[in-house]
Amino acid sequence: MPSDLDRQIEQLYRCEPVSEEDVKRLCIKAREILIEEANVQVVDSPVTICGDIHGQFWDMMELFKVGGSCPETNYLFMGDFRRTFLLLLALKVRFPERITLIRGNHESRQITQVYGFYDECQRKYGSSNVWRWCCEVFDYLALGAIVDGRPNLQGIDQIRAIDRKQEVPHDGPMCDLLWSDPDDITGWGLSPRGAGFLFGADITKIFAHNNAIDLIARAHQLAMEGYKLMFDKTIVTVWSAPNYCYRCGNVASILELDDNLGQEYKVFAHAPSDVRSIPAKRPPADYFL
Ligand SMILES: [Mn+2]
Repeated sequence: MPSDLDRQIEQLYRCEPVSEEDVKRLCIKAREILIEEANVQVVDSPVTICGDIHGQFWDMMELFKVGGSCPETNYLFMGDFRRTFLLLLALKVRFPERITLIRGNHESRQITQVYGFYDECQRKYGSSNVWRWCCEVFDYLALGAIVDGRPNLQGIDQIRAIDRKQEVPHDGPMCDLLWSDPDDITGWGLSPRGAGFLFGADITKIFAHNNAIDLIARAHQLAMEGYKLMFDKTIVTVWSAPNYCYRCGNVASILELDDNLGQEYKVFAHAPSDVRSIPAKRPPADYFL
């Protein structure tokens, strides 16, 4: 007999909504699990790292085809879930050791109200309850993860010291962590996003060196080839939303780390058009946030 949770996961895999009561229970359980996690979760290899999904549900099914299903594959998702959040959250509750979710800049009350998640919850459930419960879960999501890392590293400790259980602030370290981008500059620069900063190769390399990090994996920016390595392969942007917004023509990728931290990028394209249902109303442009 499948448990209630397994049944909900089946429904969510079919992209069918689960009841408001089920969402409530799921969010409560998720918070109990997430509150025990650190700001910087330590994750063991092998693990597959995924970038922005940006709510492209059927393309996430392609991701699982390429990367393997959960829990057979260990996953680390780096935020910006939008419409895929409830499925990922249900998998987190079902297999807490097998899937790690970290917070992106879209996991915020303000951003979800601008980019449609709030409206979608209103439409599907007739109230803002589901949106509100999801936002409460956002506040408990980890801010980063270290794969096979040693504890107590310089710089990483500053992330550990953040009180993360709050809405994404407008400035300060937690905001910068979720909003900043690498760029071909020296030092730090102002971000055109209006939040976070730009940081150059020098900043990136010093941080990686001081913290004994081989590779910084981050999401948050469209990469036409699915991923983009920068600064002598010190940092990579992993982007997991193929044909972003159903019009960008890009491929997506996931990064598989084996148990020796060997890196393999798996590139994938969008789901065939007979599988996916394109939203009738085109999602608003969001400048690759
Ligand atoms: Mn982002």
